Amino acid sequence: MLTLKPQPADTRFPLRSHCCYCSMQCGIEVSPDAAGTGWEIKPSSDFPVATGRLCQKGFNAMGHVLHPDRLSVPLGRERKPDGHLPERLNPFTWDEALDEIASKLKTLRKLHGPDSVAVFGGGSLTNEMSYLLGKFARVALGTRYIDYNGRYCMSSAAAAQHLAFGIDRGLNFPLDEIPRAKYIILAGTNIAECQPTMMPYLLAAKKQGAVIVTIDPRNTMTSKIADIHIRLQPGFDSVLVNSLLHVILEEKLYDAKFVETRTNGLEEVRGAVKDFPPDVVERYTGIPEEVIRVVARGFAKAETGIVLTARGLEQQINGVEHALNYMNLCLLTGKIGRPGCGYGAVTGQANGQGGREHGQKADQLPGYRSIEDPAAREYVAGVWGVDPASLPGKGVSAYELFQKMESGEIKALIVLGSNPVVSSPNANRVLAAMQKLELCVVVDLFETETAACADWLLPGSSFLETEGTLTNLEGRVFHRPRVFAKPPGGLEDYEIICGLAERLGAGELFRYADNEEIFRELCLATKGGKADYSGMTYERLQQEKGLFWPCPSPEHEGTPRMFGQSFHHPDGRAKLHGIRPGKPAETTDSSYPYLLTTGRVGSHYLSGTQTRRTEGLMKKSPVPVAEIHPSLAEKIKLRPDDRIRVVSRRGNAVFACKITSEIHPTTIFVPFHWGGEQSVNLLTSDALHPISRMPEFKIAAVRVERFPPEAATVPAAAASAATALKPAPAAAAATGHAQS
Ligand SMILES: Nc1nc2c(c(=O)[nH]1)N[C@H]1C(S)=C(S)[C@@H](COP(=O)(O)OP(=O)(O)OC[C@H]3O[C@@H](n4cnc5c(=O)[nH]c(N)nc54)[C@H](O)[C@@H]3O)O[C@H]1N2
Ligand SMILES: Nc1nc2c(c(=O)[nH]1)N[C@H]1C(S)=C(S)[C@@H](COP(=O)(O)OP(=O)(O)OC[C@H]3O[C@@H](n4cnc5c(=O)[nH]c(N)nc54)[C@H](O)[C@@H]3O)O[C@H]1N2
Ligand code: SF4
Ligand SMILES: [Mo]
Repeated sequence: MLTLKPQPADTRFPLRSHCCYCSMQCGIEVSPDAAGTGWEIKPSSDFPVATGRLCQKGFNAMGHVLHPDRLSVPLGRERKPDGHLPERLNPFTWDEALDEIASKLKTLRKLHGPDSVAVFGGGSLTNEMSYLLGKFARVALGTRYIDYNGRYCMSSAAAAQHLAFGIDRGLNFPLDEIPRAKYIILAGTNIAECQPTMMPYLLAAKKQGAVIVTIDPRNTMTSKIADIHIRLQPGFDSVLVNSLLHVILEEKLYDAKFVETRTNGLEEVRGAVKDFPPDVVERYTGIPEEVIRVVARGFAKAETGIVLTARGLEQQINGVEHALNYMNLCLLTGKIGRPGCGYGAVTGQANGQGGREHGQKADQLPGYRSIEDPAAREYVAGVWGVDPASLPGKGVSAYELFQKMESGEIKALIVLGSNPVVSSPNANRVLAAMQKLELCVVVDLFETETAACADWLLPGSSFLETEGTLTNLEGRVFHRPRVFAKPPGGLEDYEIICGLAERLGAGELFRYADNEEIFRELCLATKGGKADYSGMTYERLQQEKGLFWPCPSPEHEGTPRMFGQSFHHPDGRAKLHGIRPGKPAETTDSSYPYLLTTGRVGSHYLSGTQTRRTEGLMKKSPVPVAEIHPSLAEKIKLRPDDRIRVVSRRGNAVFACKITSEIHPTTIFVPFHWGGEQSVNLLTSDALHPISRMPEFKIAAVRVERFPPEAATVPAAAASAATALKPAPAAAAATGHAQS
């Protein structure tokens, strides 16, 4: 049974660790609470990044760890001959479960080949686990099919950074450079709700005179600190940025020396932006010409400047191009590689950075190496002690794995660290695809929506019950110590995977005494790669409070700021890209006249598995609330307490709603942290970016109906109150002038 009275790993309180949620990875201190019956979390000032603060999720991070629903023993059920799973799961011993799973995997491999098995990982996992999953897939299973939830997250920014800079590290400067920036552009990033402890850095910059511009279809909590808020319709970032670049080129505000000596591609950009003068763009977007000119001049002329982007513009089928265009802005104005300057794609998950470097991505080997590069294959195969020819080639992206389950090519799936039935686009299709599997193994802390498809549900270790390293949004690798001993009879995630490898006949390549031994092998495997960790050890990470990669030798101090001297393309230059803005996969029409965009709220995390089980957070945000503009409320004659039904080409769902003039009039926003009927991913589009394979979570054409539809059920008083639903006074007043 699960022990709800976990044993501390040490009795010298407080015990230090890190919050399990976002990429800030704030330091926490865990101690027995005052009553002596439970545990409490306090911020730790020992870790430099969070400046001694935590957000609401961090303070509540113990909630799910001690939750009575935590899985404690392996659970399994026997599929009926017609493929259906009975409802009831039964307890098994670890040996029984792992033996059965391995035997079924062997049978499927024999019948259908190694590529009939797939692995799905996650960006919350440690570097050690990300590395181990990649090795397990390629060596123990021999399958090309592994990918992870970071495909839904950082893949567009990663592809763009590779194209522009030749390397991908979320922020290419440390957070403590933000206060030195005199101009900060925040595009499609809601830091106040998503990385709340980063706000003090932005406020410090503002205090020292920085201008802050936010670009978002909504006036968010982040845009409340902005001097200028540009409220644009989803999908229009490249149009807007082309216009900014147009002004910068036309008025010769670019850094000619930097462009000439450090970049290629100026003429390509010149050609692409020539048709985007601000007056024309004002007609496309409603963003006033003067605002475009003010921002372009302001950023270009500022002594220092930073651009941060996040999923708002990246989770689109044009997401790579949008991100490239924001990179153009930094490159053309020479605002990169020096103090107070740089570009950053704000990483999302706890280990969203390290999770994309060590091999759980379809085309990747550790150290951010390509699985198609013969030299990389040879080197990594040498570290693993296998024949390079035995390593499979590249597989397919996260969503495409489900398409292969749908077609029957993939017959078995192992999910560790993700809840894709809630977090994938077009969720009904994903669920149906998973129901076709012959074997589904889910390793999680809870019985998730995805676990409903599982033959085997194995209890995973929480962040406090294991140790390992993670890489935060700055590229800082740090050690997260263990707080609790693992529950008696429990296995850590790595032991589950190694136990399976053993039974699949690859045991001698997967025998590790502990996580540290995995880390040592990981460091060796990254040597010479782009994300080189080979100078790191647990001891150094602990003593030096983290190290920024690349860190290629024990004497190397790590690399807080990148690109001071050169970029990572062979000629050392960055590449400017001329962007011709493309349309989203779906545009509005008379049947689907509005744009649905999706994202986050401050009190929940991703698919909600953990935060929906946390009382302190559920109190704040019990259900998903759609944000709609007053003009839409009026149009559908919404009455007080009505909900709305949002209908897309793939599905429909009913949501409570908030009427706010702070959202773009054509746009509806719904958070995605809920499953079942409350899941907005029943509606989202599964169109993928051609290169990054990122789904278009941020744009779907929808129509909106009031719910319940019948007018007759409305009391007269309520009906008359509805007519009072007039737009609030212009939201522009809150943050400045640019409201489209
Ligand atoms: N509270 C909380 N914090 C989190 C998470 C969480 O689930 N909850 N998740 C973590 C993870 S994994 C991630 S990836 C990050 C995500 O962090 P963010 O990317 O900041 O979060 P989102 O809410 O997805 O999207 C950001 C904003 O993009 C806007 N947007 C939508 N469409 C467009 C567009 O076309 N252009 C522009 N410019 N903006 C647009 C939305 O209105 C939204 O305010 O947060 C991390 N932190
Ligand atoms: N509509 C819409 N959908 C989106 C997005 C969006 O903006 N809009 N954003 C996308 C983004 S950016 C992301 S990152 C994805 C994320 O979506 P998911 O991958 O579903 O993310 P989580 O909810 O964190 O799922 C992690 C699961 O692993 C479990 N878990 C956590 N830690 C551990 C561990 O250490 N070991 C084990 N074994 N299990 C663990 C948790 O209980 C949870 O069930 O969602 C994407 N989906
Ligand atoms: S800012 Fe992120 S890491 Fe810090 S406490 Fe909040 S969720 Fe946790
Ligand atoms: Mo993410």
